[in-house]
Amino acid sequence: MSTKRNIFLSIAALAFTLALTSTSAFSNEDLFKALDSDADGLISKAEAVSHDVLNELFDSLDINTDGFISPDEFSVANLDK
Ligand SMILES: [Ca+2]
Ligand SMILES: [Ca+2]
Repeated sequence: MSTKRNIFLSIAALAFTLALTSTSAFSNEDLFKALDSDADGLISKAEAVSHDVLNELFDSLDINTDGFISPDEFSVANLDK
């Protein structure tokens, strides 16, 4: 885990938080469920396509690079630090 990656992740988290704020009809958890259309508990790249910001940030949020966003990885995106 490089410092450069951490900085990038912070910027990504900030952008994502702003995006969530602008679509505040969803809580973080509701948004995750809404995006997880096959309800397997993970957001795949195909599922992320429906959300512009998530789609953009997918690779930076997929910390373990398994090709899916887990709830933990998703929640990191909403931390404002
Ligand atoms: Ca899914
Ligand atoms: Ca992952």
